Amino acid sequence: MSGGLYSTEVKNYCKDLDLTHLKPYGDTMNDGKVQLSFTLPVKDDDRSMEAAKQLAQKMGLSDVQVVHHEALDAEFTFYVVYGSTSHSVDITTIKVNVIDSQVLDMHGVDQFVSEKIGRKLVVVGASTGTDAHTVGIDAIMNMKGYAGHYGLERYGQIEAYNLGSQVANEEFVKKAQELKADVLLVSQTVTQKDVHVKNLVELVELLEASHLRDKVILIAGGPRITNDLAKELGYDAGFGPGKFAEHVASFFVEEFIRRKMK
Ligand code: B12
Repeated sequence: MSGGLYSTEVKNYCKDLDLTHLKPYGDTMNDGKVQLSFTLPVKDDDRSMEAAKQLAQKMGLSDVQVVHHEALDAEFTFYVVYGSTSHSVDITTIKVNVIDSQVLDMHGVDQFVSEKIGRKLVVVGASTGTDAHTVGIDAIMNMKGYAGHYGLERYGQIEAYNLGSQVANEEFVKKAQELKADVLLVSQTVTQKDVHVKNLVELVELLEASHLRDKVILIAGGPRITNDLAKELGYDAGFGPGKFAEHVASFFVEEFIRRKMK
């Protein structure tokens, strides 16, 4: 075991755990048990159940059991299968691009801004393009916040503008200019046919064309957004599930100072 991933108690408990050959845990260490669900476009009968089982075997699972099958309609059936994978990964060699900022709480962020920046930061956010999902951006920005984490509108040192959903990139850039935004927050939930990638890239291009890209801290977020993906697309950071206003604010206040020092 390495890298301080587990406490001593867990290390003692998991004597058979080999982090260089990490496998899913079901009932016993290293049994490789996984549960998988999918839909087949066929009716719910014995033949299609066998098809679901064989498909799971072809995916590399052994000891496959179809533990649930349910007709969605006459020609579509939903399956849950349980089985063991023989594959493993070496977690000790995995490197991830994590956001390297100390997470401050709301008061910590406000204190940081008043002491080190000396004026309120203007943050403009939206769910852009055709994306109609608002819950994610609201979670980060709304006064009442989400899951016990206050949103940016409650922060004393942040002037937060939530433009809502289905905001065209052109409109978003225009508003950013008008409001003299320091930080832009973009939410993307729908990822079908990589629509989020196209939309996120288009925004970067528009900001560059308007000579605004270097003047704003540009942040993307959503259920399938990672920091790696966001950076690859020309953003300063990306946040996904389990991240709240304080994570985002801690990042952008530090980034604001980092840029000033350059
Ligand atoms: C509610 C919902 C809707 C509602 C939205 C209502 C609203 N006002 O938002 C309605 C019914 C309108 C809807 C419509 C559609 N939906 Co919908 N919807 C959902 C659902 C059930 C929940 C999403 C949600 O609110 N999550 C809760 C929030 C808090 O989580 P979150 O977005 O991940 O946000 C967190 C982080 O990601 C992050 N974050 C998010 N944004 C940002 C932004 C920034 C800057 C930062 C820093 C962080 C951040 O912070 C948040 C807190 O931690 C999901 C399924 C699911 N269970 O997830 C499907 C789902 C997202 N929808 C889906 C689809 C396909 C659609 C439709 C296309 C369906 C259709 N065919 O019409 C339409 C889209 C129409 C459009 N033009 O966009 C798919 C998306 C699949 C995909 N990969 O693209 C999902 C996954 C359902 C599914 N399994 O198929 N939907």
